[in-house]
Amino acid sequence: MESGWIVSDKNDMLKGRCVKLRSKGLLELKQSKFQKIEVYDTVHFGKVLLIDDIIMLSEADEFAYHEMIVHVPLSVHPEPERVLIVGGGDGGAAREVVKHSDVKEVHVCEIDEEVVEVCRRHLPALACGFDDDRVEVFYEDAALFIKEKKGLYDVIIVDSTDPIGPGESLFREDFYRDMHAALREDGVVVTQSESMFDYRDLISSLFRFNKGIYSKVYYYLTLVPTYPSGTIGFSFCSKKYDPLSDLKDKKIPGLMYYTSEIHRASFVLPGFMGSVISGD
Ligand code: SPD
Repeated sequence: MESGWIVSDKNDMLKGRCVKLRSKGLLELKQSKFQKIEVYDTVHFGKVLLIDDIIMLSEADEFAYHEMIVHVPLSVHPEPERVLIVGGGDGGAAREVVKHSDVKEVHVCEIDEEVVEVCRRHLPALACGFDDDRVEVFYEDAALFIKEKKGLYDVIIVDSTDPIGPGESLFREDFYRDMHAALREDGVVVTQSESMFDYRDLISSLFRFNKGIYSKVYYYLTLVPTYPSGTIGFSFCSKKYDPLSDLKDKKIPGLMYYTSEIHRASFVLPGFMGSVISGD
């Protein structure tokens, strides 16, 4: 870290760009069995979590990510009783899932127990997601965990790190096939699918194989100012439901970003994405 600044520039995909935030100090630095975990306090963005030098979230804008990774699929599935969150060790996705009264059971499969422990201490406004009685956390490798589950989940949400390090296996075709098998017959999967500006080859490859696995495959966007390029996208893969024509007007309390208008708008992509997601 430069004195007084957090500099996130270790990701090769950024091609010399970086995100630089004015820091008030380091609160935690830990090397777990899997990855480097850091928490800083910042002048303008609240506390910030980095994993392997890449910004995972800031308190100031995490709502735009977590609301969109969760409320899009849960507003499309008519009765999402059983939900699996892959990754999600900060608790932000779980916090949003438990806002849905039709959800009865939430499994969180996080490989790194130390991420949860650090977030419980430093990011209680996210980690409170783990306190709901419907939530159970499994500290396992999701690529193995998912193989044991057949026809179990209504919705799977993959809130992963980047496709380097422990998160790499979550971007592979066999993982998407295993998730398909772990879903009920009308299940929906949403996965963190990176920035359309930085990861076009990755998104293309996800679409190429997912069109052979799921009957509906879409990419949608949210805005996160502290991520490089300021935007990040998600893959929406479904066995049955369409993200637009099957959208329900569920009343979800206490949201700051998600609305049904944002839901619809988030599937409208810039022209260059046509060839990226065409699957050709
Ligand atoms: N390139 C940054 C991707 C970060 C995605 N995961 C964020 C974790 C928030 N729960």
